[in-house]
Amino acid sequence: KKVRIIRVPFWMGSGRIGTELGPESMITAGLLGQLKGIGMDIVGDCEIDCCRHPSGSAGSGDIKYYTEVKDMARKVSEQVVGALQSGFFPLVLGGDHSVSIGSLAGLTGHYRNLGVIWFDAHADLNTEETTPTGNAHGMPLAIALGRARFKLTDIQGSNLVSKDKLVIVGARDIDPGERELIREEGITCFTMHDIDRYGMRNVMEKAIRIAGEGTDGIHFSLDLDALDPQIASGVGTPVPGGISYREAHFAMEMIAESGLLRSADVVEINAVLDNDRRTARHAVELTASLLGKRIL
Ligand code: DIR
Ligand code: MN
Ligand code: MN
Ligand code: MN
Repeated sequence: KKVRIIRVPFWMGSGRIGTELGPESMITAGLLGQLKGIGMDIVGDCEIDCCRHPSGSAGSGDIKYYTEVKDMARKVSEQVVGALQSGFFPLVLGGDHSVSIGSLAGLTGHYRNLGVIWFDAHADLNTEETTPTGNAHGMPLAIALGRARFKLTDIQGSNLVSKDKLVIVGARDIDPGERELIREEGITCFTMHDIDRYGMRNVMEKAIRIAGEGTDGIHFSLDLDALDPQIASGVGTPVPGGISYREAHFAMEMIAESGLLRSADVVEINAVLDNDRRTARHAVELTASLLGKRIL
């Protein structure tokens, strides 16, 4: 498989510095060696030229650094489209989760009917009305579904994501407005409660079916805060009671086995908080499993 790594050193969607070092910390933790070790061909190298040091304040609007977020997302989208047109697998390294606005914009432009699996402690379904923080990294799915004022389709060439083909896995910290949107739209959200009750295997079988059947394939978005903070503390918004090391790997292996994966994001590693570098290491290991690494 030919992979194009798209590095996005961006933090302004998260409201605190640190995630702009995410791509670098995954490379340092051995990402390239892992991918080459499973026969991946890493083609081209791309770093998005996004704003790293804002000259002004977060802005006066209801989304912090809105201009910077939108500019970054457009650039990521262009690179994702370029990778897809060349037949490469786009692997987007964040950055905070607002980088996925760009991934999804590029992907929906290319694929008519995209499935999405979203691993996250949060639902990322806030709008500018419901956000408790103003941080864009809590909004990418509302933007992708067309429920926020900033819509995915504001980015040239993109289409909205279908609510029926989106699955959230690992959620345990959902804001009131997000809960309402999940009910209203009937979005599939497998919370930690579901993982406890049915097990990761059953949850992922269902998730892969929903996102994979009758679609052009699956985009997988990995927010490292989906993992339990005891094994991955290097994230800006840790929430206790998360996905275990083996649950996460098994889920990656199931997605790999499905043969339906078309692209992925790995986001929200905050290198400033990742003192033992374990979050970056887990991110690398999980990415390798996602792309087909097996134990035997
Ligand atoms: C919170 C945090 N729901 C917000 N969201 C995060 O700011 O909207 N998403 N951290 O990954
Ligand atoms: Mn997220
Ligand atoms: Mn999150
Ligand atoms: Mn929260």
